Amino acid sequence: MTIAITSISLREIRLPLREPFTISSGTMSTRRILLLEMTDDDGTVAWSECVADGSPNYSPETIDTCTLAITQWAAPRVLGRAFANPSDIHTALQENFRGHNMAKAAVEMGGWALAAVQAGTSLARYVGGTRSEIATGISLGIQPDPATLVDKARAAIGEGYRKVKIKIKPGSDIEFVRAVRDALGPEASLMVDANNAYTLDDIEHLRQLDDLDLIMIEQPLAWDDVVRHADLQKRFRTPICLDESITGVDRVEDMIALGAGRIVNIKPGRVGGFTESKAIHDLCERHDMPVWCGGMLESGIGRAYNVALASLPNFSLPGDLSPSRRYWERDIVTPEWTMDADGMVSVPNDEPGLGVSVDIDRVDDLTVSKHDVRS
Ligand code: OSB
Ligand code: MG
Repeated sequence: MTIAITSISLREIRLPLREPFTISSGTMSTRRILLLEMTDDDGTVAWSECVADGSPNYSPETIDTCTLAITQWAAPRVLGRAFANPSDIHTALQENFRGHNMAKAAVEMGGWALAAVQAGTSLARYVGGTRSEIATGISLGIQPDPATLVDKARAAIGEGYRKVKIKIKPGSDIEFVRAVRDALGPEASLMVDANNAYTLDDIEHLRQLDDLDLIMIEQPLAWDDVVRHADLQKRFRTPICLDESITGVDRVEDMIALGAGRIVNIKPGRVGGFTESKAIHDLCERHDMPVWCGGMLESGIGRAYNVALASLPNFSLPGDLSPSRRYWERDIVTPEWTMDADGMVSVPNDEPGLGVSVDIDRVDDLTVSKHDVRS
């Protein structure tokens, strides 16, 4: 059995969010999403999702740079070749091809899905997943005032979410988080995510977070920094979690060597796909460092990949794997992703591949541009 991709069809869809999502670096109201439909020479089809956004405010990549990188460089490297396994696609995309992780990931992860379908196995089992359900956390965007945030956090706990992540930035931080802690009590699993909004000059200010019993502080400093996070971690009791800075397994090695944090958020798109995600997972496991699966406001297609990855054993903290209705009026997959009253999402292990079907009519309706690359 080989993976021999004969065509990759790229399309941009626009999916309106049910409510705008604000992080320290910007607000999103409509998600521009790049979808890939990959066909193997035996006729197997797999959909994948590129997690880049319209603007480069999370990472340098955008859906336009990804479209370029996939059509110009990634697709020509994989089309018309036969790969024994999906990790070989990763290797082919790394050689003398710097960066563009989100573009590479969309292609490589589609390769994993094709291989899983051909093997007659769910994607989760195929990547080595062992869990049948995964604890879910919510990510709450920055709110206009603490009272609004408290209402949203309380509702999230009521729905069953196992972790509440609060987005923060200067001016919307200590007072907001303290209000949630006071309202929800000492047992609530709370964390914050700053998306790079601070510098080391803010240490005294940030120290006030250290008394709020947060399970972690995610990416307080620059998007590409590891060294300064080590300074910060030395002066904090609360674990630092890195997101943006972890672009591959080597950055996790740096993080461990320097003591720059104690938890890793793995987003397969950010690190170039499943092969690299698994390497990070395994490295962290050897170092007793927990990991969890982050989200990028994916459609149900991207969620399928995240759920599969998060079924690996060392994903021991709740993932940002909100059900479809948290973000979308209607998702582009059936069944939509759901979460039970205990905050668990089930891993679809009963059928080969992603475990959800793509609603092609809906995708067609939402498509704003499309082009195909063939071998
Ligand atoms: O930092 O984790 C982040 C969304 C867009 C960009 C960055 C981040 C996020 C989220 C959303 O937190 C998590 C989700 O998809 O539920
Ligand atoms: Mg983050």
